[in-house]
Amino acid sequence: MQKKVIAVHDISCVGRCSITVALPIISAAGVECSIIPTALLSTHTGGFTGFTFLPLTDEMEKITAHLKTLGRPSDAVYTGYLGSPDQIGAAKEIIKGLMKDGGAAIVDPVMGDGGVLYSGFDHRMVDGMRELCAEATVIMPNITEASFLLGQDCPTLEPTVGDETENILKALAGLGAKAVVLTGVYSPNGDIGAAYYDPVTDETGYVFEKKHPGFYHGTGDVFGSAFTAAYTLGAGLAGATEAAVVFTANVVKLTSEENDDKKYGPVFEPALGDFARDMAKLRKI
Ligand code: PXL
Repeated sequence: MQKKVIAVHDISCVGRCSITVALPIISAAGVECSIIPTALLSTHTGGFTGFTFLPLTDEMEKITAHLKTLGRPSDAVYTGYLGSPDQIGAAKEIIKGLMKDGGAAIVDPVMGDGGVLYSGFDHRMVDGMRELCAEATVIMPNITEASFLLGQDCPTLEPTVGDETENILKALAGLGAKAVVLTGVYSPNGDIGAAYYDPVTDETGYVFEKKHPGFYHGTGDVFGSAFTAAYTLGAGLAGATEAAVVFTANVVKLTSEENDDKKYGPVFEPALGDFARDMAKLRKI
């Protein structure tokens, strides 16, 4: 039976992130992707001015109530950018009411980057995300989000291999999730990737790929979508982290080579073919 994911993110009409990234990437993996939009924006909030913003809190609740009547639970719920802290309850209800028993609640606590919270977010969103992380199977913050979740000053914007990163992973696991992935981790020789921690086995691992220049909004959503697809297909924590790091590195390379304004988001489309072939191997077809 084909695997099913519900992606709970905003719709930013322009600037490839959130649902406009999750849908094509998860679909390319051969996984059915339904959506529950959290907000409607003309663009994302990083680098554009004058964007429109409509939170969809009431709609999320109504959509969830209707989808429950379909009796078609999903294998995973993948949450990302929420329109307001009032949506934490709605996100929890989606996990509780629309996911199979034993399904994967994959929570990307999208709140900030570069040491600061995104436009419009404050401590209420941090407190809410901390609550949502407690319900998760896997959480995947970057170092900025990890620091806010743990209520500590960001120790560095470039975490690397070693005790400091491993202590952060363990502290994050203390929030209640079954597994943790920290994105944006550097190897000693300057490669970039992610670190993961499984509190059940006490296993920590790192996956790195060559770093390409630049910083691009939406890259976290590329990583999260690829991770969600691979994890739902049974790749496991290490395998899904590997798949997500490889795909994200390909996307960042393409984005760095593209002569376009970077705020229009990651150039992921040309990398979908290779990703689809890798995911087909996981589906064993
Ligand atoms: O990619 C994260 C993200 C998602 N959605 C919106 C955003 C951002 C980051 O800035 O603004 C609306």
